[in-house]
Amino acid sequence: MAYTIILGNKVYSSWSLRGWLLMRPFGIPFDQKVIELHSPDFARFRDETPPALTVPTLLSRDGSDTLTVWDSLSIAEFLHERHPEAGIWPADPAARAAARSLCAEMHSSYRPLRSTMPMNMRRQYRTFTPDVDAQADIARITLLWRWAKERWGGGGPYLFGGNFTAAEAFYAPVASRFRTYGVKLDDVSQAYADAVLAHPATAEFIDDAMRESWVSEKNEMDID
Ligand SMILES: N[C@@H](CCC(=O)N[C@@H](CS)C(=O)NCC(=O)O)C(=O)O
Repeated sequence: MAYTIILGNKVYSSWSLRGWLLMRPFGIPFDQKVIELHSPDFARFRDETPPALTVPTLLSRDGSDTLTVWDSLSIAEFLHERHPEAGIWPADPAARAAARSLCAEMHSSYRPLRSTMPMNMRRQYRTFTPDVDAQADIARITLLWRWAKERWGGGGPYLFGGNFTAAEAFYAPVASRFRTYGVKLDDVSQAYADAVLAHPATAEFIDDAMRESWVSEKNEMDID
């Protein structure tokens, strides 16, 4: 079985960071193909990989069969089924249910945060103020982080202790946004966001992002 993960611009594509972090930290071997969002190459990817519409998309090749998995939550579950020993989800069933709830909420919510604070790994704004709806998202996310760390963290750097899990993969883009937009966090949330961004797999993605030259004006803000 051989995997290829298709990703968008690493500077901007928050969902691509999730896909990457569902594989790299867990030692799952894969090739990657990075495509510029909204480009002719992206249109070609859609034509050649039906019914995929968005990135990340995982191609799993087994002999002459290729399976297409085109959504981050599905990729998490698919890889967990294929590699149960990898620790993508916490081992404890109650912790696993909590981790899945956290990821599902990230997957389905926080539209104000996403739309007004797009991920941009290159920038660190000093003068940005989140609007009231984005503030509510930030309050909810940091409440969840503190809750999970207190209940399941056991003093480790991550939400479910010492091991990086899918929960970190799903919230890493939020940690990146908090850094980009200079969001002031409580101490627990700041330490957690720093730990997620410092993980070698996240750091590798950020290094790759810094080497990209693509610029998307709609993801750039005209402020300091
Ligand atoms: N529900 C999808 C969302 C993926 C998504 O929206 N990806 C964006 C890139 S960050 C995308 O492919 N956008 C291309 C487009 O909408 O044209 C997932 O969980 O993977």
